[in-house]
Parts: sequence; C-alpha cells; structure tokens
Amino acid sequence: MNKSTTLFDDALSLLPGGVNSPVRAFRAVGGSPVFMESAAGSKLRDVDGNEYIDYIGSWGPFILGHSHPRVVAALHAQLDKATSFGAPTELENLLAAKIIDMVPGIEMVRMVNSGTEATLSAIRLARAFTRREKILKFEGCYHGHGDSFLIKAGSGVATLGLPDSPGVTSSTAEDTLTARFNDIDSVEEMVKAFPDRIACIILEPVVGNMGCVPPDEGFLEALRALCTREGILLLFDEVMTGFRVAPGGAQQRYNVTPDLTTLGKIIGGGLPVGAYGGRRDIMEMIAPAGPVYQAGTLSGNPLAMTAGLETLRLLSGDDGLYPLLERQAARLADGIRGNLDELGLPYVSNRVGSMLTLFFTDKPVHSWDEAKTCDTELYARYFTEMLKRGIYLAPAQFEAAFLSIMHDDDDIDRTIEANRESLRAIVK
Ligand code: KE4
Repeated sequence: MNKSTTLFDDALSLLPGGVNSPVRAFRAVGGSPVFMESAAGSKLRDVDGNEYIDYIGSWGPFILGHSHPRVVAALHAQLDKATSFGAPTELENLLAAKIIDMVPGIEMVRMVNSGTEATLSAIRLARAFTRREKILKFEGCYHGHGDSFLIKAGSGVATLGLPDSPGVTSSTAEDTLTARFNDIDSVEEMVKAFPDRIACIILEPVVGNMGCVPPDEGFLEALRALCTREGILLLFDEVMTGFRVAPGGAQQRYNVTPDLTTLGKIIGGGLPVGAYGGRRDIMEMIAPAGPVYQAGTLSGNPLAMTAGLETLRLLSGDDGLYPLLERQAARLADGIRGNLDELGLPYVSNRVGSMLTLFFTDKPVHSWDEAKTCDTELYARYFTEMLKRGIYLAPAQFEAAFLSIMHDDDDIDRTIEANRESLRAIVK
C-alpha cells in the first residue's frame, strides 16, 4: 500500500470524507486521492516521490507556478518580522492600491480570507445598498459555500450531484433566483417576474465551475445594460478569473465594468486572501464607514498580504507574462484538439487565456444544460489515465485546468502526448 493510500485511510477517520474540501476527495474519479508533499514551478511531488505536471495550481492561485523565488523570499522576510497583529499595516494599503490600480471596476476594496467570505459580504452589501432582497445567479456557477449560493451551483456541488444543499432554509433559497448562463432572455424573464426586487446579479464572467465556459458575444454587455436599466447591481465574481484571464480580470478582457467585484485565489499568491470591491459610493456602506457589518480576525494579515502583493507586482510588472500564458495554453488546446480530430472524437475543448476544460460531450458547451450532458464516467477514466502518465488534472469534469508561466514547452509536449495516449486508452 503506498503512503497516499495509508494517509487517506487515516484521514477518513479524522476528517469528513478524509478531506478539508470535497473536490479533493476523488469521489468523482474514483480511487484514493494523492497526498502531496512539495511543489516547485509547474511540478508537484507526492508523498511517494511521484512527480506530476500540475494543472490545478491549488485551484487557481499559482499563475506564477509554485514557490516563485520572489514570493518565497518576501514571505521569509515577513515571517522574521510578524505574521499577524490584528492592527492596520502598510501592507494592506499597498495591496489595496495595487488591486485598485489593476482592476477597472474597483475604486475601494475590503480584504477577507476566502472567496466565500468575499461573495457573502458582497451580496449583503448589494442588498443593503439597493434595499432589495433577491439575488440572481446562473445555473452551474459556483460562488463559494454561502447558503444563498448553494442553489443549482457548480464545482463540487455539481460534481457530487448534490441537490441544493441540506441545511439551506427554504426562505434563503426563495431569495436566490436562477437563470441560464449566456441566455439574456432567461434573465429578462426573472426581472419581469420580480420587478424592483433583485438587488444584484452575480456571475462568473468566464465560468470555471461548470468547466470553462466563455461568455457568448454580447452577453456581458447585455447584462450590464439590463442592470443599469433596472437599478440592479452587476457583481462579477472574479475569484477565479481575477488576474487570470487578464491583469484586470474578465472585466478588462471583455471591457465590461461591474458595480462590484469579488476576488480570491491569485490575490493571495497561495495564502488565504479574498476581497470584494467596487464603486466607492457602494463600498462606503461597509462598517465602520457605514452600517453594513463585516469583519475578520485575520483579514489583511501581513503574511497573506505579502504573498498577494509580491504576486500582483510580478504579474503587473512584466508585459510578457500574459502573452506567454496565452501562447502556451493555445498550444496545449490546439494539441488536444489535434488528438481529438485524429481519433475522430466529438469532445469539446473550451479555453479563455490560461484556463481551459476538455468536455466529454459532443455539444458545444455554452451553459449548464450542455455541460451536464458530459460523460462523467469517461472523464473519470481519462483523469486516471492522465494521472498514471504524471499529469495532475482536476479530479472532476466540472472544473477548469490552469497553466502557470512555469509550464514550459516540454510540459506542454508531454501533456499533449499523455492526452493522446489517454484518449486512445479510454475509447478502446
Ligand atoms: P473559496 O471560498 O474556496 O476561497 O472561494 C469560493 C469561490 C468563489 N467563486 C468562485 C468563482 C470560485 O471558483 C470559488 C472556489 N473555487 C473552487 C474550485 N472550483 C475552489 C476549490 C474547492 O472548493 O476546494
């Protein structure tokens, strides 16, 4: 028995499902999760000494690759001073200023400790600002595990086939309306049915949590116009797309500015940081400036601020990084598409920047309706074949794969070859 399996057996008696986050448990792909020990650049090493090319990157944060020397050096320096005070520090000013400088729609920002905290806080703020109670989300989008979001959610909720989670009260669920991503008519329908009652529309502007699903031409612009017309706040949940699909996130890539934005993942450079921000007139309602309460013991702690600040400084300091990510991800996607064509397989590959997904369905995937037709059994077999070949993908069809600036030509070539062999193995 290898060490990962032994550790997982132990974990099962200590942690629910043996993990601290459901998607890590390999439930959707079978087998026992791999326990990791170390990482550097694009590579992971597990507790049994096996090495993998990493396409999870801790679910998005490691766009610079694991253990970037400048981030590690900055953390060592900060560790020697202090890790947290529960008092203001200059580092919070510096990271806030960097975020405001990089993200078009953010004039003021509040740090929290996770994407979930960011989205929970942002909808409370939207409800307070508009004095309305309903929110509207899209089927297949995931915005963290807050009660209001566990309604037809994506990511682990979709992966585990969970209905809207038990423990969410019916009154909470009633205040969450849902529509179809990329279908503006389904949004108009909800707006007509609930006039002047929707506080905000929250979406992943590029969905990652049903797999990677780009916005159709004009969809984001139509949402922007609808929200402006109806006095609804447009909330881009850029926890995944922020600093990923462009330095200024999806709102910069598609030139559509939301009223509020939530951030996470890359913003912490691998340490726990989330943030929400937006128009100053809205943000100034947050305590202690205004009446909307939100707080956090470790919000803005110096260690996490250091990792985030160094990461964003690196991303904004080198104009060549995003073109490099684009080139490498395009090469990978083209290679996979070439394999699919060579084998005559009908599957669909979606990509935006350095996030991409291979969908095991023959339908173009524009919304959850198509994503849910995927053959998740086949994905499970594909995942296992790729893992055997040293490629570490998301252990679930309804997730995105991520590249870092450290994924070099050899990584891409090896992944394309592993993809070819794995596709052959599963369709035999
Ligand atoms: P966290 O609370 O996990 O930091 O962020 C929640 C969240 C909010 N919004 C979006 C768009 C997100 O993608 C996430 C978290 N993403 C998942 C991966 N699909 C995190 C992985 C996990 O749940 O373990």
